[in-house]
Amino acid sequence: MPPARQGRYQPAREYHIVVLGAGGVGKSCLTAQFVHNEWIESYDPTIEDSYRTQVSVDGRQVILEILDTAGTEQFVAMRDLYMKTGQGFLLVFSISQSSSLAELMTLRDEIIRIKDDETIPIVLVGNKADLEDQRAVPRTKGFSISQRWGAPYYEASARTRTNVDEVFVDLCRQMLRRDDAAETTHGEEDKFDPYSISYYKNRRKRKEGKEHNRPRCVIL
Ligand SMILES: Nc1nc2c(ncn2[C@@H]2O[C@H](COP(=O)(O)OP(=O)(O)OP(=O)(O)O)[C@@H](O)[C@H]2O)c(=O)[nH]1
Ligand SMILES: [Mg+2]
Repeated sequence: MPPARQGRYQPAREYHIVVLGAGGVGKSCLTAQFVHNEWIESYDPTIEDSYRTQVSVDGRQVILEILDTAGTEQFVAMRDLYMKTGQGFLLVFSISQSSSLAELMTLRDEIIRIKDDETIPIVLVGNKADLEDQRAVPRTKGFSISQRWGAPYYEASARTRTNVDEVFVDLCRQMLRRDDAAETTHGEEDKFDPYSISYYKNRRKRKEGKEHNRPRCVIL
C-alpha cells in the first residue's frame, strides 16, 4: 500500500468484471466456484447471469459485479454493451480445445476497440487444467499469447478449484492499481507550483488527454 494511504479510511471499491470465452469452456463453473464455492457438473448454456460479491484484496475491500456471458453465438448481441461497462475482463478458453483460444483473439480485439484502451485489465485463463490427458493447447502457447497481450496467464480448473480465486484476485489487483495510479497522478497534478516544469507538462498532458477522450462525432 502506498505510504500516503496508510491510516486513511478507504471505502470499498466497486468494479464490473466480464467473463468471456467460447461456449462450454467453463465460464459459469469458474464464476460459481468463486462466488458460491460450488461445482456444477451439468452443462446449461448461459444467456447472461450476473453476480455481486465482496472480496478482500491485500486488505482492501472490493465489491465485484460479475457478468457471466454467453459463449454461444446466438446470445452475443449484448457484447458491445457489456464490453463498454466492463472494467476488467476474464478471457477464458479450455486447454482441451484449441479453437476456444483462437476465439479469444477476436474478443480481445473487440474489447480494445470498444474501450479504446490497450491497457485495460485482462487475465487470460486456460480452464479445464484437470484434463491434462486431453490437452490441445500447450502451456507455452497460452503463455506466449498472454505476453503479447501484456496480460497474466493462469491455468485453472473449476472442477478442482485450482487458481479460481487467483484469477479474480489478479484482475482486482490490476483494477486497483490502475485506480491508484490515476489518483496519484491527479493528486500531483493538482498541486500548483509555478516553478515546476512538471506542473506545466502535466497540465498539457491532461489537456491533451481530455482532447483525446472527447467523444467522437458519429454520423449515422
Ligand atoms: N473437467 C472439467 N470440466 C469443466 C471445468 N469447468 C467446466 N467444466 C464442464 O464444462 C461444461 C461447461 O461448463 P460451463 O461453465 O457451463 O461453460 P460456459 O463457458 O459457461 O458455457 P456457456 O454458458 O455456454 O458459454 C460443464 O459440463 C462443466 O461441468 C473444468 O475445470 N474441468
Ligand atoms: Mg455459462
